[in-house]
Amino acid sequence: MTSPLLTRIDHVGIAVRDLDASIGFYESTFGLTVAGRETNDAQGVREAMLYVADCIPRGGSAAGPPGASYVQLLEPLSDETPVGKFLASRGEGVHHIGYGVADVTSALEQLRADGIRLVDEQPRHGSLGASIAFLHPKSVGGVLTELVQAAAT
Ligand code: V0V
Ligand code: CO
Repeated sequence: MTSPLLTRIDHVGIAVRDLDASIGFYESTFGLTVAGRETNDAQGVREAMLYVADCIPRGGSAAGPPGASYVQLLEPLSDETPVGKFLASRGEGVHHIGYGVADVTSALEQLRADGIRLVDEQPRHGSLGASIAFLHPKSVGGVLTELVQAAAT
């Protein structure tokens, strides 16, 4: 069997109108902690990554190894950005899923060869120093899908 392209669920991206208020909600209601905040002009967002926990494998080692994951809160920089347009048409809610990949450049090559519609032909700068690339939701069953190659540690 070939090794899987997606190695973990890295984050769930959530579109919000008010980043500070949403951070406060996730901190006080769910006890999460902000791992990083950034204004990403190229993506048109102010965003925060909140650390959930190391995943505790469910049902023993067959359920997979431990791994970190995040909630990413996304406030648009303007109405014309991807998150701004999403808020206008759909309101607040889940915007995208970010999956870990070992090598985002080779993952893009493989997916392009498979006929998947890419939003990004080349990796771009993402949260916490990651290299990221988006796949178009029309190619992934209506789910905006992000590939995340974590920064080298
Ligand atoms: C739009 N559509 C979506 C969607 N956004 N479907 C599922 N999930 C979403 N988030 C659908 C929409 O309902 C339409 O379907 C169609 O796509 C075209 O929508 P649109 O409003 O005209 O939008 P477009 O075509 O201008 O842009 C859509 C794409 C755009 C996906 C190309 O949102 C994009 O480039 N996204 C990637 C960048 C991004 O989202 N950055 C913010 C997160 P119908 O009505 O035609 O059926 S930044 C981030 O996550 C970072 C930094 C990180 O993690 O590190
Ligand atoms: Co993201």
